[in-house]
Amino acid sequence: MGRRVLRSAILLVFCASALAFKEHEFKKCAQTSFCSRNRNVQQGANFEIVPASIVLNTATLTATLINQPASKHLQLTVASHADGFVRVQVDESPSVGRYQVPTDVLISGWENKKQPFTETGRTSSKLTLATGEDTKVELTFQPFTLAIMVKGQPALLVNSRNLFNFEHRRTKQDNDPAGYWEETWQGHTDSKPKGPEAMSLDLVFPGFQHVYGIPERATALSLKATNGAAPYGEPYRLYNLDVFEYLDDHPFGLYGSIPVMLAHKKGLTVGVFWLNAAEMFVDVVKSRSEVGTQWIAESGIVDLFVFTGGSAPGVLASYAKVAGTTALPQLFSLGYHQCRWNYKDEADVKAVDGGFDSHEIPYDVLWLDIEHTNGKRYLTWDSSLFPSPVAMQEDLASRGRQMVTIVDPHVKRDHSYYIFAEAEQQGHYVKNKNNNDFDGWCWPGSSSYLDVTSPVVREWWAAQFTVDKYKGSTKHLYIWNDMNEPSVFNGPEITMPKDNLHFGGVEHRDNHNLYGVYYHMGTAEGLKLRGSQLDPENGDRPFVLSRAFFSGTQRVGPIWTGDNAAQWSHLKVSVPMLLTLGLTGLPNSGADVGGFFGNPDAELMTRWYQLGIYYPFFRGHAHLETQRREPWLFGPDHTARIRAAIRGRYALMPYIYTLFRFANTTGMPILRPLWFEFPEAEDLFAVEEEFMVGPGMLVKPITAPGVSSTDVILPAGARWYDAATGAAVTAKNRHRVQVTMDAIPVYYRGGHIVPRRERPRRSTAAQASDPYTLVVALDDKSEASGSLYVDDGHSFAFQRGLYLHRSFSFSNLKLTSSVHVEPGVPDGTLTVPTTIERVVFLGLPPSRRGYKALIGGKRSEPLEAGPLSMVAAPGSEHALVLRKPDLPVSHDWVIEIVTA
Ligand code: NBV
Repeated sequence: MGRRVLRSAILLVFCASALAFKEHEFKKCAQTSFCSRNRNVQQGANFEIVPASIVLNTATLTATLINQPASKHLQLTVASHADGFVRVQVDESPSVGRYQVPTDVLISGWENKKQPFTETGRTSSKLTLATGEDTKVELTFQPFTLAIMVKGQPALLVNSRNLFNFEHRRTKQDNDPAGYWEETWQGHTDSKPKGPEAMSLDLVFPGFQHVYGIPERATALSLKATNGAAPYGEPYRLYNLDVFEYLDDHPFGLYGSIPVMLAHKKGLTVGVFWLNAAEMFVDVVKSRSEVGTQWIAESGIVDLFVFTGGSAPGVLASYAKVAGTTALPQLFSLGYHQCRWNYKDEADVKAVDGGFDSHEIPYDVLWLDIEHTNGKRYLTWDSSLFPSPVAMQEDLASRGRQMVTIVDPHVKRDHSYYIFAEAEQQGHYVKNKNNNDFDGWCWPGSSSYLDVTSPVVREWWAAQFTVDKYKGSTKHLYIWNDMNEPSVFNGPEITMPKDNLHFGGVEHRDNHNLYGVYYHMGTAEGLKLRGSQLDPENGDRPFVLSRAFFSGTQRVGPIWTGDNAAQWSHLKVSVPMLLTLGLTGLPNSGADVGGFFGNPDAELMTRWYQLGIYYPFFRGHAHLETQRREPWLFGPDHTARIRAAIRGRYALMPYIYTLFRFANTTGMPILRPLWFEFPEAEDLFAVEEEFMVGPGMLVKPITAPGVSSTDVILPAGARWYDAATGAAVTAKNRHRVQVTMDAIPVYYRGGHIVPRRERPRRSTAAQASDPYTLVVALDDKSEASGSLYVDDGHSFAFQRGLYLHRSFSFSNLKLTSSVHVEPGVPDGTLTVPTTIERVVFLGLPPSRRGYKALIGGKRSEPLEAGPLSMVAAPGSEHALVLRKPDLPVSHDWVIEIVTA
């Protein structure tokens, strides 16, 4: 059968038939034996602490938990860590070797940094401990409960509703209930050789109304209760799956899982992280006094981190100590990415690349989907369509642009394919339950899957990406990992059977949610290896986009939200989806601009670009069967608007890159819900219609057609300036603003300084030596601060201190530039020859005589009313602009504003 015929056949079977989310193809809790057993766990699984077993050893308490009627013994360990968390572990006693997530998923260094517990009270029924500045742990013995207090307030109750359960390993009995040792779903039988081994965790957030997190799903930011009307009668599911055409308001789990939840109320944020990679379900129930959650995992152990920092930034900083922070991306990867399934051949690539230049729209990366390969044999090229890949990449690179190719984890079972043959010979594949190489069906037909959970396999995989191994690749080529949930077309729920076997005899059931992050890691290691071969001193930072993810993915690279649709509701839900990812430590993420399935009309496309320019990862993408939709194909007016939007993204690059620096050093998100910045404002806790970009900008996307005015909430307690005109907004809180098709409402927040680069260029590379503009937006005290981070934008030299980080602050009418000091981070040593070419002041008090600036104590220049931006629309003269201060960006300096 010809390649094309085979492709069409596969598409027909797996794609055309799937033009809507097929709920029945996926299991619900009631159809899943471990979930239904535990969701309905009898009140009073009744575990108790044996008081005589308690041992307190400085920062670690151990105790035996016992279930008398069933005579089950468990070991409870509670440890206090200096990085702002308490870790609660429960395992069988004696240990039966249940699966634990390997340490390489997290980072190291935190394990032994503990802080002592002080026993503050003990009676026959409970024990209280204090640790750190303001954390208390209270253990009640009968039944077992554990309460954590932060800042004098109850923050978390474990097992207060007595829903804790722990299924021991056992030997098979004749009368065991159905589902214990075998379970069948749509013709797939899971052999369950270890029997039942699930756990139910009962976590209550007392006094809270809002919980966030546990991505990935297309649902609200503040998680809805799961005891409501359909579809919210189902628990949230954490099981990485390839879900065709997902719905936009649904608890169903998508491609990635991060078992992290934050609860927030006035005065307190608390976070929990259950380190477990098995399938998990999470129920949320709400009452006036609390949010109750029940977490059910199929296997593994209880390993719960409770982050007690008290604030959302504190919780994220502590989580980052364990799971790591966002890798600092290459600058190019923050530019615009143009993707489509598929750019057909070299001529198509050339035409699309040329289209950006002829329409003067900047972009950085052109992407090739699966059709560029020789029959879905990844790391090869279809030589009739792409006869000269090296020349093609070099041609793009000559204009400062990069290319990305897709590399999926299914390996075509074809002995003439070098990757398949070598990996087979070295025994690198995941095994089926009979210990033979697993054979599943995916794009290339019969396929095997690399067992990337093994470090040896990851090392072998990484070695495939050097330029000598990956033929036709150059240093300008980066990678996209799709289908790494892993997606298996003929597997149960389109993934791998749970009784498949991995390295070390681990069942797929135990580590399913890690497959994606390990595959991503192996690929990124490959690009690192390539980079270090080409430049041993500094190396290039990898860029690998992944669809599947887990905790720790942030250290590897960005993710995107998969196959959304060209619908307004999908544009809208992208905001809470990305906000949730930011709150769970994975801010480098984006949604396909335009929507993957279907054909967006010009209005939807334009609105999506106007929002998409704020996505940390910003890529347009489209399904194979959609009409072409490069940014200039929607008529001249829309082309102009899309051009302006994308140029707006490039102008913000210094701010975005600086936000990424903070994400890298502190774990802070790029996009933030309003409550993150205004944690005391209760009316903001569920707002997801608008969001902050860093601390200094607020964006209100337009998420419906035909909108000519919209309500904007501008939180009280801050001053706001229209980012298009610079005009101060006097209305407070919710107010109505007029909108045109030209832009969406965006605001600067008083008190913040935003660095920009305003010259329109064709790519980030072309901006490299451009001067900067500072937008100084003043608060009520006429003060503002901000910073600018600069490095070479591509290598690891920043890790050796080769960066520039400046702090800007405005107070007493003086704008000061000084070195940015971050605790625990060495000062940068890089000097860059660029200048500050404009300073734009928003909110200077009116002065009849006007203002002038004394630059460096010498020159005096006038401040003139003028447009906020060099590319601003007419009528935007609300800013006072200092033209040509021409101060070196690397130096200390002061600009003093005096009346003229
Ligand atoms: O590789 C083809 C597509 C890709 O374009 C998309 O972005 C992925 O999410 N891929 C899924 C497989 C087929 C989807 C129908």
